Amino acid sequence: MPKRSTLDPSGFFRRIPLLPHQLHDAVTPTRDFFAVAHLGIPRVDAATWTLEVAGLVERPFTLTLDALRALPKRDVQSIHECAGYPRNPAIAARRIANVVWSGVDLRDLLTTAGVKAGAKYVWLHGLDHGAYDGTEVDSYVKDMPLVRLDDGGVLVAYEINGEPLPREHGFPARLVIPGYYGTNAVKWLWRLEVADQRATSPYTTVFYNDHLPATATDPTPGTVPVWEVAPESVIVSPAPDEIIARSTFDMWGWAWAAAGVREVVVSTDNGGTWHAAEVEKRCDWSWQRFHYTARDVAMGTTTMLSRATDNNGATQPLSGWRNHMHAVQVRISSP
Ligand SMILES: Nc1nc2c(c(=O)[nH]1)N[C@H]1C(S)=C(S)[C@@H](COP(=O)(O)O)O[C@H]1N2
Ligand SMILES: [Mo]
Repeated sequence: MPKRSTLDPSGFFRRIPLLPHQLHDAVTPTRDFFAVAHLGIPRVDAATWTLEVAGLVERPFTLTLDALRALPKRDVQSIHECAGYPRNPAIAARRIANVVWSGVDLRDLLTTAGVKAGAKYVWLHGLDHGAYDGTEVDSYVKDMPLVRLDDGGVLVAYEINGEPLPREHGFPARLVIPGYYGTNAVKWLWRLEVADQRATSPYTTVFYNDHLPATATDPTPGTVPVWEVAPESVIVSPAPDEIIARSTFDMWGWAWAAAGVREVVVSTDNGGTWHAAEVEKRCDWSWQRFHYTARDVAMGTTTMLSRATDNNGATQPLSGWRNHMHAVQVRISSP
C-alpha cells in the first residue's frame, strides 16, 4: 500500500452537472465537467507519485509521472457518464459530458509487463479511502475485463481537454475506459493489478451491480457489473418550458452508447408518433448529434421525447431505468 493519502476535502464530493439544455458544446469545457468522489479528494504529490503494474504479470514494474509522460501518448474523445445512484439504477441522473482524454494505452503497459496465462481482469486501485454508505475501504477499487482491451482506447490518462487533470478529476492519472460508465474510471490511480477473478471491493460487489429480473426458471439470477454504457439521448433544444411561437422549429440533442448509436427517433406529441432524426457519425467514443425539423406541431402544451438505438439493437425504455428517455415539455403558441 502507498503512504496513506490526505483527503482534502474528505467525504462525498460532487459538482453539479450541466442540465441537458445547457450541453451546447460538442466537447464539454473542463470547468463545466461534473465531478463525483465517494470518499474525498486525495492530495497527491506529483514528485513522489508512482503507478505499479503488478499481479499476474511476468515483469511487474513501477512508473513515475515523468516516465509515464515519456511513453507514447494517445488522445481519445469519449463520453463520460456517471451511472447514477450506486444502489438505485432506476433513476436517470443524466450526469454526462464529452471530453478528450490523453494518456498511455493500457495495452502497451500490459504488453511491457507480460500478462500471464489465465489472467482475465485488471483491478484498478485509487488513492482515496474511507467510508461511503456505511462501508469502509482502504482504497477505491474497480475492475475491467481484459477482453475490453481488444477494442482499444483504454488509457492511463493524465490530461483532459489538453490540460493536466485537475485534482478533483484524478490528478495525476486515472484510468479511462471509453464506453464504460464513469464509475469505472478510477481517479488517483496508483496500482493496476492483473487477476484471474473479479475484484472483491464493495465498489465491485455491492455498489454498481444491477440485479437481473427474476424469471420463472431463475428466481435469483444474480447481478451484472455496471460497465458498458446503455443507449441514451438528451434533448438540448428546445429547453424545458420554452414557449415556441411557430409550428415549425428545430429539435436537436446528443445520443450515445458504448456500441455507438445507429438510430434516433423523436416525438413531438408525447410518444403518439415517432420520426427519424438525422444522426451524425461518432468520433472515437464520442456522443453523436441528432437533429430533426419539427413541422406543423399543434398549438398548446406538448411533450417532446427522443429515443436512441445502439448498433446492437438495444434501445431506451420510457421510464424506470438509468437510461430512460428524456422528456421536455414546451408550449407552442401562435406567432
Ligand atoms: N478513485 C476514485 N475514482 C472514481 C470515483 C471515486 O469515488 N474514487 N468515483 C467514480 C464515479 S462514480 C464517477 S461518475 C467518476 C466521476 O469522474 P469525474 O469526477 O472526473 O467527473 O469517477 C469515478 N472514479
Ligand atoms: Mo458515478
